[in-house]
Amino acid sequence: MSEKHHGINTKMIHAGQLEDPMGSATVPIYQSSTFKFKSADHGAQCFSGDSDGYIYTRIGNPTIKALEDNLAALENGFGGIATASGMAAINCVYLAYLGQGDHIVSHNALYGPARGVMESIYPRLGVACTYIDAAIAGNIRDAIRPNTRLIYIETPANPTMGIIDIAEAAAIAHKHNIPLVVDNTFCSPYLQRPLDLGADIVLHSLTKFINGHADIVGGVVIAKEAAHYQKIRHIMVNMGFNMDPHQAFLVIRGVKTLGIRIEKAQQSAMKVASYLENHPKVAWVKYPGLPSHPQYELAKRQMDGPGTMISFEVKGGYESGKILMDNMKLALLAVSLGGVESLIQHPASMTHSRLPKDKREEAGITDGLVRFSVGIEDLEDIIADLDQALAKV
Ligand code: LCS
Repeated sequence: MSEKHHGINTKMIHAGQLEDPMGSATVPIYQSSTFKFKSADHGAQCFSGDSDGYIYTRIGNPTIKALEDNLAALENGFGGIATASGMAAINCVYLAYLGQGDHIVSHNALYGPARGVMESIYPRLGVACTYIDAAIAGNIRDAIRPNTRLIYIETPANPTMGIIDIAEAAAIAHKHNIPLVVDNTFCSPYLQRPLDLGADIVLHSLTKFINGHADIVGGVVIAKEAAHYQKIRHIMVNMGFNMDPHQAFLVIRGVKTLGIRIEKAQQSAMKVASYLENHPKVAWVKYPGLPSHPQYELAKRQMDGPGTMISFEVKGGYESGKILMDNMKLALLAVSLGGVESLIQHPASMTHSRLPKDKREEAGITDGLVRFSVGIEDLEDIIADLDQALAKV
């Protein structure tokens, strides 16, 4: 059976792996900045594209290529472009499509800096943005202008856990000939494959679920078609947004266990979310696996599971949330998410603090919202940790 027909866990382990002459079971780290040409002619052929030999690591590297091929296979895309960070992946896409006089439509709840750069840096390049609640498809349609070049969404959104209908957004985008970009970081391809649902470009912060071990920062963009792939790759190479081979090696190691890590954490997340929803000190919980989530039915349809991210608010707002966070003993009080360890953080004062309060509130990021990334520790220990900290509130 061809690799294309393998199941997703098999692809995580085998897709894109190099045939190593020494028989290594893992992809070797080609820690080299440059690569020898066989001859002057060969060098010229590498540059002209007549040979697929490697030239220079900013342009391409065998270890990085193995990761790019693996992730493109998981997302059912044409090709992957690995980057130094998730933000580098986002900026690759922005720069590939947006210039002087252009416009982007985007969901109002995004990872803070994904919106922050669009509001602080891109206006200097003459790019305008409109932020809307993309959960209402009509809002996307209404925001499109003749100069709109990109529609950009994150689903589930960080940190509101709001869910956007990818197929519906893609239908609107394509009617206007605009590419749809989906940040799939909160799901990973194990739980959601936006390209299969109609998106043109998918990106990830690899720092999160895909690497999963809190030991690197990285990103990737995966394009459905060659034309998008080439456009984005051109930016990555020429802006110097490339990944390092050692980073790629660690992500290749991490992605192999993505499926079992998510399965384990997700089982716990469902129970943690129910525990929180029934706790008298908790005002509300947003988790796609709970029937109380406003887009519960859409989540069931679009995602292969509800994931491991939970947003909730403790009664008493931020002051109570602070007591909770200061008293967690097992979960780390730290930003980032999707790792083996449980993490807790407060978006309004941490990841989304640079967004003005009125814009935060409009996007549903209330001052009392606490974000919990469920890890793969034993469920009883995670709940005991929350229980003892909530008792102090
Ligand atoms: N996209 C999403 C959805 C993210 O959550 C993040 C980082 C990024 C992109 C950027 O990726 P990076 O450059 O950090 O690899 N999210 C973070 C968070 O929620 N806490 O710390 C980082």
